[in-house]
Amino acid sequence: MSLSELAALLDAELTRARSEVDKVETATDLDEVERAFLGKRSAVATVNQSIKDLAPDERPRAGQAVSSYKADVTAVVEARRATLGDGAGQALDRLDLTLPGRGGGRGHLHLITQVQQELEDVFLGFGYEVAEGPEVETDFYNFEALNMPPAHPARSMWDTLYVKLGRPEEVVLRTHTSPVQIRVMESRQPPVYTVMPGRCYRRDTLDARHSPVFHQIEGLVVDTGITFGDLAGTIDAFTRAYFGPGHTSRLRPSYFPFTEPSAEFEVTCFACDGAGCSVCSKTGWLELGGCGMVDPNVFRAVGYDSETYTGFAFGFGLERMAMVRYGVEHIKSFFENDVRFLKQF
Ligand code: 2NL
Repeated sequence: MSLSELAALLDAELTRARSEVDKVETATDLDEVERAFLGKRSAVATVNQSIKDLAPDERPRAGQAVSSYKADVTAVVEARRATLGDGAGQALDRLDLTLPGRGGGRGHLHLITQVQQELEDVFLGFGYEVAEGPEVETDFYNFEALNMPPAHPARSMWDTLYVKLGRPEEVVLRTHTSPVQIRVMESRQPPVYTVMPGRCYRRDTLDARHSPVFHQIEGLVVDTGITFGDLAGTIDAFTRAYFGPGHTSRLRPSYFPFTEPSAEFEVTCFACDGAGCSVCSKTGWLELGGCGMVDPNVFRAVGYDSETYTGFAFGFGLERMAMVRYGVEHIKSFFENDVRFLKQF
């Protein structure tokens, strides 16, 4: 091979190398092209071998031609490698800065909301409706219509939070959801089969089982011929539906100003199935709420004929329900909003 043939060959190889490098799609293919044009079996390697056959005065120029060929091909390959990149370069190359972030994962409903919805579902299954009403109420709806006239001693059962509106002690944060029941009865005639869930307020000092903000669900049934037997049967059907068929309920005499007769209702302890344990103070029973036959004075306040209609009502606390069912020891856990607690449910 003469010096000019050698130079022409390297020129042709450089042109080919450029076009091959241009066609390359992956880093691996680029490595292969690099080997083909610079490696041991490439044309330049053969050219390199034949330098020694040239006249001694031609050898330096041949050597320079080989070096410049190698430098050119290397530059072309490296330029392509920079745009193609290895794994990391490739990822960077494809990083789409307009994509939204990964986010913090999906949350879920608060345990109290879950319990409320599940209880609503149980009563919806019994054919009841769900009603809601204001959390700021008047004395009439919170007390008077519920058979507690001004200065009635039973008012002291509720540590009322008064709002500075209207006449003194006229506007209150509702101490129970019963005002919603009054509003439902005012708005229509029986039959009434309704549950009222919602937030309530009392001036209670926080302890393991009391909180100034809490939730209740109350039920009200008004129809012809409703008896205490219907009340007891409803409480028991509810107990089985919510806690499972292995649980039963019992009623113990009690007092509420808006029901007569009144009772507390208890369910068999979820922790020991009625055998007696520390959760139920060895009684086998857990108190959940109160109930009774609606006092005729309540019917009078809403304009229902208490000779034609009878009814029952019940009420219980959602936090208490959740504590009993999930073994939560302190009511404040529901309001502290510590996700480590909340995400367990
Ligand atoms: C309890 C007791 C109760 C009621 C709520 C009620 C409502 C009307 C008429 C009659 Cl409009 N009664 N509600 C009745 C008995 C008990 O709740 O300890 N709740 C946590």
